[in-house]
Amino acid sequence: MNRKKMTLARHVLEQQKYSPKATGELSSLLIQLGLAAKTIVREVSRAGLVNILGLTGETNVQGEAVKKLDRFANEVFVEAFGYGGLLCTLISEEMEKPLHLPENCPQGHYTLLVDPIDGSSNIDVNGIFGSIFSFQKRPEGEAHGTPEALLRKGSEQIAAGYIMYGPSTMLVYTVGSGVHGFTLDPGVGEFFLSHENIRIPTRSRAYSVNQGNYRRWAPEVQRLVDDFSGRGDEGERGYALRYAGSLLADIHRILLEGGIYLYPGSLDQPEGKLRLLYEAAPLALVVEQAGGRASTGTESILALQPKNLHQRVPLFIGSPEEVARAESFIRSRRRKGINDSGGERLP
Ligand code: P6P
Repeated sequence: MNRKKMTLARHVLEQQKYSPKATGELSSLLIQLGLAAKTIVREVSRAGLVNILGLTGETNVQGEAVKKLDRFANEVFVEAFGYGGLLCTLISEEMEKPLHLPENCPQGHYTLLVDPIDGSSNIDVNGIFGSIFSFQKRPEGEAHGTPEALLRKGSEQIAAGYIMYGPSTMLVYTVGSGVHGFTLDPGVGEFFLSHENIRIPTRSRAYSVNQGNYRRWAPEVQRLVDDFSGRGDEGERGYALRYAGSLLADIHRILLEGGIYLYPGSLDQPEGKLRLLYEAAPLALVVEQAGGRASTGTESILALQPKNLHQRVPLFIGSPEEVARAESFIRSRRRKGINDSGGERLP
């Protein structure tokens, strides 16, 4: 593919050739995603000027303060997919319940699960943040809105990816045939293929974690992070610590340079902080499609059966060798019952 002229729309349509049963519906949805991204980035680039920074004064279903851009981005996704008859249901971090789009239900077969702005704490300091998306297709015969139709495993995602608002705006997606990155040319208003078939390095000495949570972790996780930071038993040189405060920004760096991101469970929040359906699962599909791994520390993220829409899940994700090392480290120390810091054991 001549990447210099390969727009997102053309690439999505080209990818359709690999899916004999493709009806073009998903292609239309992914192309619409590009519109949503451009709408958000137009506001983001002026955020400091158009009073879109700061808090709305409300809290979301997670009990987190809602930033004005969180609310704006959520409305952009509702608007972008509210017509066309394809997307029946929108599930968002910013909405407690699923939104069934009246013009598109029940004929629309697709569900979009989205974190409209991941890393919103970075907004007011001009840091990197983005949107994470996942498309699921309602099984034949399932009524829209039922748990069976909404609570689908990550392995059943039809497409997933993220939009990153950084020095350049990028859209990275997979439909199950590799991972492809597009960079927005603001002059043209188009996303052009810039990172074709991204493959994650099998290992790299870099890790992403909020070290400030150290005392809240189980002992085996503390020992693992000690190891990464060079304070482990083996006395090996430590890994480089990189932590952007935005999951997708850390994942994007790890996709290109390798490493591991971890947000473990803690004694007071055993399920961790990150949401399964619209954070961990879409990024797990992207990373695994690029040759990486995504785990709870003991189970594959993509194999988990969600119990509820806003379910949280511990996350260890990145280069396959680093994730495997983390899993075996945790498993071995749990087996030995190492509890030298006196902390309680996580489930
Ligand atoms: P902490 C952002 O709120 C987020 O969901 C991820 O994007 C990010 O990696 C993590 O939480 C940061 O959480 O507890 O380190 O501030």
